[in-house]
Amino acid sequence: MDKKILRIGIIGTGFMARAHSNAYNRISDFFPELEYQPKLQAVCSRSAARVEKFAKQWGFDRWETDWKKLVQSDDIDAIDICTPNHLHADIAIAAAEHGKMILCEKPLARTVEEASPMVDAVEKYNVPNTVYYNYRRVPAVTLAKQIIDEGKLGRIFHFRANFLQDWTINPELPQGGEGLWRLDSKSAGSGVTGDLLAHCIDTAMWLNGGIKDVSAVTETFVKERIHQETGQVEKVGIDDACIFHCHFDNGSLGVFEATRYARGQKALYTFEINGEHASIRWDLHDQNRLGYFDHRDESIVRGWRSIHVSDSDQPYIDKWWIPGVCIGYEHTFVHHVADFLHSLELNKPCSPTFREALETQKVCEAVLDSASSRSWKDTGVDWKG
Ligand code: SOE
Repeated sequence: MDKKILRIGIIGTGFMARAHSNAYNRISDFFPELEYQPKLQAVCSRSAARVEKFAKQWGFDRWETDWKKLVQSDDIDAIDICTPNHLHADIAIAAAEHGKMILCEKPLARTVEEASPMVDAVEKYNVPNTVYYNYRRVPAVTLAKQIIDEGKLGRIFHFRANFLQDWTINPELPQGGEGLWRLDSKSAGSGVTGDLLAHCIDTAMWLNGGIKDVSAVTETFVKERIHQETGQVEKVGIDDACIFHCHFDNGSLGVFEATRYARGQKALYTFEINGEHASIRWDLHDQNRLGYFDHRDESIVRGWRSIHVSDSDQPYIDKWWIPGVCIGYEHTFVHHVADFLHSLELNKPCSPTFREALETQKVCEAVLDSASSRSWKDTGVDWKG
């Protein structure tokens, strides 16, 4: 089959640009049936030295130092946004105006106000778009979705999720600039809410439907940090920790917690869902397993099963190795790119689209508003996912 080549322009050279570049490079070997084949055409970053090194390491044809040039380039079909959050909106809107497809890192933007015109732009110019909420595409999490959609849990009562890290406890850690923009509210928009809870909220709504209203608390444990770019001690504007509870549209209750101050936890993303007949739990530190408990099992063998999601009839697994051996974090991005390319073949949206990611943004914003006003907030979410 003659492949249609999709020429990718990535903006950014950080951790996510590596994860996405790797994903594009893996596609043709592991998803040979796809009509489209991505090609690493160009990468862009302000630092000429860094971008040249990155381009050579990952096999891009060329590099740029000005994203405005890249989004206008005739040799680019799709723009992949891996920049700090404050640049997402300008880049995405310009890329849409130039008719480029867009794959954007999460969260969609810093605020709902910033994210809404991004949705308008991709819809106005009718460009395929998606947001990398990658954990949906961990096979065990995709399997959880299948189990829930088959109705095995029955009525759902509870959804609880945590995303715990410990990398910002040191008060000497600066904020802002390369590698540390996540600590600078001007760049990131928020702290753990936009960075970590956004993942939990995306997965939660995908699995359990819309979140109706929220009540939250946030805390900033380290109030001032040196800013890497100004050299000045500046007030910290991000939330270091956030806890919220909520109602889902289906009547179930949700509890969520994220922090970067849980000593010993590196990326402990967990969720548990309790239904009338069965429960499910998952843990990123043991990502290939899905916990499942079914009350309808015969009582003498009833108990939590630990399903090792590594068999060829489980989501995505047939694309990789032999049953029983594991895949990891980077595969979630490969799966997302493969699903995006498949959606192009089918002329269908690739979930989560910008519009769906806007709903997650609304929940994040309601969480932050609730914490600052110390009151319950309606999210305004209209979940169709
Ligand atoms: C932050 O440490 C971070 O890298 C997030 O930005 C990612 O989205 C998350 O997947 C892992 O943690």
